[in-house]
Amino acid sequence: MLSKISHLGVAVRSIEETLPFYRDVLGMKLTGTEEVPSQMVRVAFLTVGESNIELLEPTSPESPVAKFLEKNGPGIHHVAYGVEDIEAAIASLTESGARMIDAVPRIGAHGAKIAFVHPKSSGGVLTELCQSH
Ligand code: CMX
Repeated sequence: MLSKISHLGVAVRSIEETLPFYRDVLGMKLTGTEEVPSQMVRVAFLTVGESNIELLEPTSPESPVAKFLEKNGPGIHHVAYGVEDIEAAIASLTESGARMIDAVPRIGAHGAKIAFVHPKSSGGVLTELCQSH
């Protein structure tokens, strides 16, 4: 069902303030920044080898990321897995008793179809399914 780890999401208060660490200190490549209105976040994508880090900055106090920052401060927010067929993956997880936050995919960064599994049914890790094409 899963094809790879697509990216790790990291909640930050400010992309501008955090970017120098990832880009200049760690030497990761910035591949783009984008606003994702459906999630009330601005994101920056950085790559190292075949792996990606997504920095997430809230654009509204109502953003899930704003709530996360308020409670936990900055840090790892979610793990995203690539899937070939997100509708089939949602159906399979639902069938297995997982609690989906999104029963129907939403559009995320890069126009990908995304859906989240509630951390209460995934061992405390907010889990994202991501179909990029
Ligand atoms: N990782 C692990 N646990 C998390 C979490 C996270 N990122 N966010 C919240 N939780 C936990 C809370 O700590 C809380 O646990 P306790 O009940 O033990 O205290 C529980 O989940 C419920 O949290 P809450 O604060 O009552 O509920 P919220 O209103 O914050 O909603 C969640 C939580 C996961 C349903 C919501 O954040 C959500 O729908 N997330 C999916 C969308 C999202 O995160 N979008 C941003 C990223 C977008 C992108 O990548 O493009």
